[in-house]
Amino acid sequence: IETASPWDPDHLRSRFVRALSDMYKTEVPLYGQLVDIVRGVDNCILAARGQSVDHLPKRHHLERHGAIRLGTQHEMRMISRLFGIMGMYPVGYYDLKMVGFPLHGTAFRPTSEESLRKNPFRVFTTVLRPDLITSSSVRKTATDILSRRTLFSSRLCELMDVAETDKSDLTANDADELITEALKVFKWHSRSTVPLETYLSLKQEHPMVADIVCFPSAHINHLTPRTLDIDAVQAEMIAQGLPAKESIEGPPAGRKCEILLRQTSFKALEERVVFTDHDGSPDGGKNGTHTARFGEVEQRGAAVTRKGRELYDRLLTSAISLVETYQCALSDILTETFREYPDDWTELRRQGLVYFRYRVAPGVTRDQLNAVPLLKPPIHMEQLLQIGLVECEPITYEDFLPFSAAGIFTSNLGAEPTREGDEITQRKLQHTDSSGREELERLLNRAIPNEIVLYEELQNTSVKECATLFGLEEV
Ligand code: OOG
Ligand code: NI
Repeated sequence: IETASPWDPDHLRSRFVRALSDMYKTEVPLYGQLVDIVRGVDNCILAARGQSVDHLPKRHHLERHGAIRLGTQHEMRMISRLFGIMGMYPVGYYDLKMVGFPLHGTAFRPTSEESLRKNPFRVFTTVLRPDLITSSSVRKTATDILSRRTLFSSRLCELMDVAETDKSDLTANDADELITEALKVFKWHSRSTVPLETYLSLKQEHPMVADIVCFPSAHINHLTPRTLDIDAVQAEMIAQGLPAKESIEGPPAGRKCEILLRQTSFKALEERVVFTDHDGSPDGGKNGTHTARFGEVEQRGAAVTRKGRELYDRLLTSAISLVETYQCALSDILTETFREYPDDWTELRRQGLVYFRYRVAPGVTRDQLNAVPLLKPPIHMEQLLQIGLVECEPITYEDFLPFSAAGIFTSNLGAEPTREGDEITQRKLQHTDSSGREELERLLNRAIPNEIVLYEELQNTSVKECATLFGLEEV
């Protein structure tokens, strides 16, 4: 039963994801096949555990993300407004300059615990930085073409204006229309807005530039369901003949306590494109192909603290530097280097490596609550956990990993990142300058919070909630 108001941001986001997913399955049938593989794998895992789908949090099968690449600052501002209406706000800054892409971006996502529970959909959103295009003629061509593009229909703009000022004027019909008009921004067009020669010259500068500039929409380039076992999904993709990416990004396989994010994808398909002729007329243009759209899958683990992230980055960096020496796969070396990363929840908590959500254990009586302040101070959370008055669960990581994202980007350009590239990436990961971030914040006219700060707040709030229930100043 749907009781939420049609203009409730969480409700709009859920509807939008469903519509986007349906559209993408029609556009890229292989994505539908990937979703089926994920369902199959997850059902097997659950059956092996003697559970049914009902055991999963409701959001499990909703959980997915997508990505788009925008061309102009105006487009970025507009998408930020549209996502805001759907309850998604920029979190985290991702600088793709470090892998040689003239792009930077953020993830638009829900931020409150409640909204995340309802539907955690996020969109990895990047925007072109023309100042990073090396050829001045390509830069001019790109900006000229983009200045003539209209991504947002006038009806969509109208609805967005009203939604931001007075939603009470909007009807359920208007909400339907918002979804329909918004989908147009993400839709694929097999007709390019430029001649083949222009496309090729932009592609020579950078394949991303051609992808962003030469089409009338900001086509969604992938969607990503969440799975319980990404290694099984990868194996099944290969078994079914999908063009799977060579390796899984993120922490190594075989951990008992999943942290952060592991990702893999099937590689972007070569798709037929009709280009315009030189008068800009769509008829009589040459045929060609374009590679941009793929399907991805993610397995999410716990959000790590700053200390946990530093350890992750250090072990990853050391694994990358060892690839050269030992001439073997990064994944094998990662398994070795990650022996240093604790793999036990209690240990991870005691060492302050992972964020947890604390709550008073179910069944705790009022008398037990009232007795807590009588314990000998100082009262620590660990103590309350030990006597079973409090329970905790790791907070799910909702964001992305720059090094993994670079791997996903690169594998979809038809090239694996070079080893040299990896090292440069990793070095730069640690030294991103803040000018790009400030530029994006100015553009969006709001601060972009660091994702870690959000997890820290979530944990702190849950600790305070417990303290209040126990009548304590702090724990
Ligand atoms: C975005 C790639 C990054 C991820 O999951 O790390 C990403 C893109 O290719 O536009 O989605
Ligand atoms: Ni992705």
